[in-house]
Amino acid sequence: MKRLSEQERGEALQALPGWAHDRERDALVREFAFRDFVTAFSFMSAVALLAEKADHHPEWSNVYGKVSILLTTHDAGGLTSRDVDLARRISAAA
Ligand code: HBI
Repeated sequence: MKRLSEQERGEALQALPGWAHDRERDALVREFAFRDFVTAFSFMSAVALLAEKADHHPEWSNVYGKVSILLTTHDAGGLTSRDVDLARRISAAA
C-alpha cells in the first residue's frame, strides 16, 4: 500500500471538510462533538462497524460528548487511500 503524495493528500483534504492533516503522524484528524455521551457512543458504534467492514481502524478517544479520530495506515507508515475512504464514510455517519 503506497502513501499518498503531497498533491494527492491536498486533493483528498479539500474533499474532506472538517478534517485536518496531522503532519507529525501523516494522518487525518477530526474532532466530533455530540450532545451527550450516549449519542457520541452510538456514533462510535457505527464507526466501529465501518472500520471492521473496511478492515481499517481508527486511533480514537472519547470524552463525554466528544470523539477525536485519527486515521493513518500503520502498514504504510502514513496516509493512504484507505484512510481517505474511511474518513469519507465516517463523515457520512456523523
Ligand atoms: N488499520 N489504520 C490501520 N492501519 C493498518 O495498517 C491496518 C488497519 N487495520 C487492519 C490492518 N492494517 C491489517 O489487518 C491488514 O488489513 C493490513
